Amino acid sequence: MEKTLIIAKPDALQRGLVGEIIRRLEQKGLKLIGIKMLSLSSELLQEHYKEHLEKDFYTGLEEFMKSSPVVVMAWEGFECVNSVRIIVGATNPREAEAGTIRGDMAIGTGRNLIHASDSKQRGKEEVKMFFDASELFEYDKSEYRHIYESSERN
Ligand code: IDP
Ligand code: MG
Repeated sequence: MEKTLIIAKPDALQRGLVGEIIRRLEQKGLKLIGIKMLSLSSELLQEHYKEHLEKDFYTGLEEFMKSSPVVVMAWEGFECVNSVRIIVGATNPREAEAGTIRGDMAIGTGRNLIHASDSKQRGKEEVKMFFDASELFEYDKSEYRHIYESSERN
């Protein structure tokens, strides 16, 4: 099953919006398979955001991501990377649709509350980057048959 990495960024923690982020993903029917709180290191951030290392916003981004702990989560579900990106909304919250996490609750691009993997491959890699195998859980979600057709569940 497809996996995606979510980070509730320092602004989500400071503003008390971690629960709201989790609520929206739970409500969709996705399965939480890993969750922990941590302070991000420069090394991990440089690896995670390697596509942005040369951008002019990178220094500010790294500083912000280290400004308080974050909550990292691994979620699983059929085509969940795309579903979660839709729930999260556009990178610039002022352009994000109402009803999305960023559209409803954020304004600044550098304070957009949440990270979500942007492709199936990145989802796999990012979950591996942030979680040891022992921190990820396999379990049956009893309401799955009410969320998916059997062909979508494998
Ligand atoms: P994404 O988080 O929607 O995938 P990316 O383009 O991958 O967006 O950028 C990663 C993060 O870098 C964004 O979520 C945002 O926090 C920050 N960022 C991106 N572009 C800007 C910018 O122009 N100014 C400030 N921060 C930015
Ligand atoms: Mg991105």
